[in-house]
Amino acid sequence: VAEAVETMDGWYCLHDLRQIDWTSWKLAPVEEREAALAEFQALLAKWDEVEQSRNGSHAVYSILGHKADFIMMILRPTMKELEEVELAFSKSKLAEFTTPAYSYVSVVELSKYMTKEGEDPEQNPEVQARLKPRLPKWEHICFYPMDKRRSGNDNWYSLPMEDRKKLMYEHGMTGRKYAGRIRQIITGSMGFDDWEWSVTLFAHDSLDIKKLVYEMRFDEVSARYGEFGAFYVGNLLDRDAIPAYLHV
Ligand code: 76R
Repeated sequence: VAEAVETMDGWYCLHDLRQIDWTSWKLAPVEEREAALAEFQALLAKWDEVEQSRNGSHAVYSILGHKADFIMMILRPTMKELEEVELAFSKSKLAEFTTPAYSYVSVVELSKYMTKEGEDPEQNPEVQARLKPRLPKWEHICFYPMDKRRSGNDNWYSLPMEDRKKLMYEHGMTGRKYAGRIRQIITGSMGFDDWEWSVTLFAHDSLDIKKLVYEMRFDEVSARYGEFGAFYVGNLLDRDAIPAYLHV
């Protein structure tokens, strides 16, 4: 029997993707739109305070294509606090003009594949910072869920630990080439959602997203064992940019 790798788990994560009902938004009286906008801005101001006091983080991006109009990626220390954020938005005026497009529940995860003998990574402040990250506010986001394959000779979960370590090492080396250009947040979602992990990439240059994902397809761990869900890609939606984004 293959041995499970130990994980370190940080903040809980909700990827909340919404579609805007532009028709009813346009039909709404201007006072109603203004009230919805002001309430949303106040909600974002609250989330900013939480982020500043390091009790969570969030990022809001507009999404291209038909799959969603915008994403709110939220991190909180507990599932309870995460739910409160989701509820606060759902009860808001703006939410009346949106429909859920997709959502994903997970927890920030680091595995111990790369841990050296005698090391306790949980005591490492850098590790702690990565488990409770301030989400970057870079120009672009890319989010997708994924699994590791479990079929026939390509079963990740029956590979010996040593083989998985080697494959994850190669994966990490490819990733490192993008240091400073891509920030990745891996969250684990076994038992929480329909896929096993979510991948969120932040980039200044959207092409770096494509290049990294492409290059990784050739790493054995992705080529042989990676299965991917839908991809969502978008642009930063700053608090200041939201009135223009919603202006009709
Ligand atoms: O934690 C670390 O940085 C050490 C190395 C590392 C691990 C353990 C690492 C590095 N990742 C790890 C784990 Mn990753 N990662 C993905 C994807 O599209 C694809 O082909 C796969 C989606 C990307 C783009 C990516 C990027 N990684 C994982 C896991 C958990 C696996 C498990 O436990 O079995 C998954 C699912 C996953 C998927 N990874 C990096 C990156 C990048 C850019 C790095 C380098 C980080 C850096 O050194 O700056």
